[in-house]
Amino acid sequence: MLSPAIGTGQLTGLHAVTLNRPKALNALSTPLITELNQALLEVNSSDRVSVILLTGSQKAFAAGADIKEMAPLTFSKAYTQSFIESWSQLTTQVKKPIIAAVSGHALGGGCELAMMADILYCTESANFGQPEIKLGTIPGAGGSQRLTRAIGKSRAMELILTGKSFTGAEAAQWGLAAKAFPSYEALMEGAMKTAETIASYSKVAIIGAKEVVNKSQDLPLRDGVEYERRVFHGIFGSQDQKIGMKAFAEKQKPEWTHE
Ligand code: DAK
Repeated sequence: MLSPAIGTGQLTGLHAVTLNRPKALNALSTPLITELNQALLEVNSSDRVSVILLTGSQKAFAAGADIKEMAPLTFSKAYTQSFIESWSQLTTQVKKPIIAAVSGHALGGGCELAMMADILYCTESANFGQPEIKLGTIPGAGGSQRLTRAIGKSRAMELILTGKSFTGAEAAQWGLAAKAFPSYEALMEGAMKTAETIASYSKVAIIGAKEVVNKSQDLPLRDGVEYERRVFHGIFGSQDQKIGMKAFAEKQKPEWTHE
């Protein structure tokens, strides 16, 4: 089951997964990533959960991949053993929406992990960055791709080539984060509220909506629009589409079956 490095908790329809390796500012070691993947896959398959909240501590969401673990790695080892390739499970295997609530440091792999989430919330003072250049390397978990798509090439290039940090307020201003909150408490409250709103809807529609929005990142527009239409047509096969539209017509609150 889950080790002490990951904390979990559950309210109705939402499940919080908390990175908990405070002595290393939640540096993402292989065991931590393995536990995180296990926790997310368990939550993903739970009938009782619609939304996942991914958090760290007030001081650090995550200060990056574990530098001390990476330091002695050789090319052949990293290549042949697919070093920390399992990071991508979060984006390929979890169908339920993930809200990242970022406070404190979100650097390197921590920034990349936050960008893998479906909704990114942060505090205004959060410390984001891709500082790998300072370590003689480059982003390795999608940072160069996701940051560039989110904030544009020139700004991403500047940040990745200089290794400079940026604040949560800037992340929100540039469109990387959906919202920046003035305090840690406000962040957690805002993230929970959004999670609860999402969890109040049909799971079938939630998962469909996540899937089609994420396709927009991979597909050309024409293919993406077609993909969306196929999923939209498919949702007419769900009970919840009938329940939602009937409830609207009858001015009732829908009682979802999630079927
Ligand atoms: N790794 C290991 N330990 C870390 C760490 C990290 N990333 N960040 C912090 N720590 C440890 C520190 O070593 C220290 O441990 P002790 O010395 O007490 O044993 C403890 O956490 C507290 O850190 P500080 O004493 O440094 O705390 P400060 O408040 O003074 O500074 C800081 C906080 C976040 C500014 C500083 O710790 C820092 O600069 N940390 C490193 C940030 C960084 O460079 N991150 C990028 C790492 S490279 C891939 C996936 C991912 C990646 C690559 C490939 N694939 C899927 C292929 C990712 C790469 C990276 O993330």
